[in-house]
Parts: sequence; structure tokens; C-alpha cells
Amino acid sequence: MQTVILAAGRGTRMRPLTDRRPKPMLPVGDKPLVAHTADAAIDAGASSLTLVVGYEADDVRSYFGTERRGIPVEFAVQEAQRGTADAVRAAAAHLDPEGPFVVLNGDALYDVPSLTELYDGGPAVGSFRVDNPSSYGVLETDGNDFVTGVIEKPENPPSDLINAGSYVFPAEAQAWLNVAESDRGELELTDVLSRTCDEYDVRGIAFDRWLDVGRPWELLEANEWKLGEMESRIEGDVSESAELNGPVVVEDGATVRSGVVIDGPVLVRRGASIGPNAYVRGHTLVGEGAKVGHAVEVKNSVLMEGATVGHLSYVGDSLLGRDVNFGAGTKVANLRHDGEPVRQMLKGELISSGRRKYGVVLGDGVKTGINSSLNAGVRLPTEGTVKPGESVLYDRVDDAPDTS
Ligand code: TTP
Repeated sequence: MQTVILAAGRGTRMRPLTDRRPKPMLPVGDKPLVAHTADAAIDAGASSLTLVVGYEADDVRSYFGTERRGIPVEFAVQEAQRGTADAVRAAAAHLDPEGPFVVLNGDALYDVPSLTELYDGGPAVGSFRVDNPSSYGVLETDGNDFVTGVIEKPENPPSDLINAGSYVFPAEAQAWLNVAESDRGELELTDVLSRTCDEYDVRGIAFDRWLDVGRPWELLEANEWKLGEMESRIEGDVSESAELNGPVVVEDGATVRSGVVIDGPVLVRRGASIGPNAYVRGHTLVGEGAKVGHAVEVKNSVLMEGATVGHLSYVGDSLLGRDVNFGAGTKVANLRHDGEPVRQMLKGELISSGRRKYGVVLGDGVKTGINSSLNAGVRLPTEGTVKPGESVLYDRVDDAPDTS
């Protein structure tokens, strides 16, 4: 079925990681986030893909080209981020007007069996069961399999099923995309869903697994999911004295030197190097050309391309942007003394990550001085610097100029 993937979001909550790339292009395992969406769509039955792009669109275009796994890929540009209905409207010229169509948020991970059920069950909307539905769009149901509407952030949620941003619309809905502006000033696809519910029986498909990747710690969770599905593969150069346990992938052109211990799932991408004498563990992605040097421990973290943690450092539960450079002895805190979930500033508000263990989020090109320490939950802006011996206790992104 023809499929529209929404990938024009600005990803402001993901700053500073989205200062220079769109959120859908953030790395999850061995490919960008939106490539997981596209591949799940193809596995579930997509016959064509139209990607709606906007912010940093060229990154997405050049990654995909004109086809993926034999399926044609086209791009539609959404000039301004005016809402999800507006985004689908931008794609309408690429759709067969006679055919039903699927819409998927391009910043979510889907499990293929659930998504296949959605593709096969249209008109339909995907949902996911959560404990705290009040903070999301919540589906109203008829008590059985059908959805009767959706309510944004209700005080008294009518169900525990939240809208998973995935829909199968009938062809007719292509004429319903000119919705009125909502109270929050956006053109919302949920208004098109409401109309579809009025005119059709819309099935609610509860997904077994699903992850919306909107906030930085959700990028860690996305990597935990996808790295957890890897099987071991050693193509790079691994020293005989290195010890590799659990699922570990060392890509061609990567190097693992003597005395290194890796407890997977860990993915070491091409051109990356680890060691000598380093310890890398638990759902860690060492990106292309990244370096983990002598006496460094990295746990449950994402090191993007070219990030370097050269010597005597600890990195836990953290996201390091492209070409970050750690001075010797830089340490990351990833646990509060009171054991409460680590909080992080997002768009001027301190938000709980829900994670007991959570480290730092560093924009591209951040440089830390020797023996510096970074407190749990801290974000540092793109190209930010930390002085030798400095202790960074508070977030520095919201105060920093927007470098994008
Ligand atoms: P959101 O996660 O609501 O927005 P965002 O990705 O820009 O993130 P943030 O709120 O942190 O700035 O978007 C949901 C999906 O819809 C996501 O896949 C991006 C996409 N989208 C568009 O393509 N165009 C739009 O105008 C909007 C609002 C969203």
C-alpha cells in the first residue's frame, strides 16, 4: 500500500543533537531512525514510500535516493512545519487518488507483526497501551475493536490506548486534508482521523511494541531496542587478546586492540577504534570513525561519527554528538545520590527522564578539558567547551544561541 512517512519535524526537544541534522536522521544501530520506519513499512506491505521532508531535507534525500529495497521512494517538501495534516497534504500529489494510504510518523520504531496487522486491517489506527495516557492523544473506542475518536491530553482518559501516529486511511480521506487550525495553531491529522471515524469503521490496532523517539533518552531506548536485536558479526580487525561477550558486531574497517573487553550488545561501526585496554558494555553504539582509547569505560551510550574519548574517562548512558572530544580524565555522572530518576531541561522545563541511570547529551563538536566532570542530565551546546578541571552541574543548551 502507498505509504507516507512524516519526516519534516524540527526535533526541538532533541536539541542540541538536531542542530545540524533532522531528528529522523539520528543514528539507531547501523542506520538512521527513519530508515527503521521505512524498513518496517516495507516489511509490513508498503508498495511505495513518500517521505515528507523539510528541516535539513537534503540529509534525508541523499540517504535514501530513489528507491529502497526495490520500493520507489519519492520526496515531498513541507515548506513550514504547520502540522501533520499539512505534511500529508504536501505528499498528496504523489499519491494515487483512487487508493487507500498509510501515514507513519518517521520518528518512531514499530514492530513488524503489529505494523503488518495495521496494513492489513484498514481503515485503522495504531495505538499503544501506556500507564499515563493523560499526556498523549488518547483513543476513544466502542469497547471492542473500533475507534470512535481521539482526544488530546484528556484529564480523564477514555482508554489507556494512545495514538501511535500510524494510520491506514481510505482513498476518500485525501480530500479531507484541508482541516481547520487547532487550538494549538496546527493542522492536525487527528482531525482527518476523526472524520474517518465518523464515516467508516476504523479498527484500533494495539501494537505489541512501539517507541516514539522525541526526547534524547528515547534515542538511547531506540538504540537499546535495535542493538538488542543484533547477532554477532566480526568483520573488522580484533586483537587476539580482546574479549568479546554477547552480541558484538565489529564492522569491516573497525579495530579492537589488545586488552579490550566488550560486553554486548555493542556495535562498532566501520573506521571506529577501541582500546587498548578499554571496557565497552551494554547497548553501546560506537559510530563510524569514533575512538574509545586506553583505560576508558563506555556503558549504554551512543558515540556518533568521529566522537573521541581518548583516555582515562567514563561515559555512561549518554549521547555524544559528532566529533565530540573528551579531554583525558573526563567523567560523566549517570546516577543521582537520592536514586531518583535523572531530570533534563527540555525547552526550558526540567523533565524527568524516568531513568535512574542517565548521563549527558552533548552537541556536535563539544570539547571537554582534562579532568572535567559532567553532571547527570546535563546538555552541552553544539561546539561548546568545558575548561580543564571544570565541573558542569547544570544544563547549558537553553542558554546557548541556536547554532542551526
Ligand atoms: P512531533 O514529534 O510532534 O514534532 P517534531 O518531530 O518536530 O519534534 P519536536 O516537538 O521536538 O520539535 O512530530 C510528529 C511527527 O510528525 C514527526 O514524525 C514529525 C512529523 N511532522 C511533520 O512532518 N510536519 C509537521 O508539521 C509536524 C508538526 C510534524
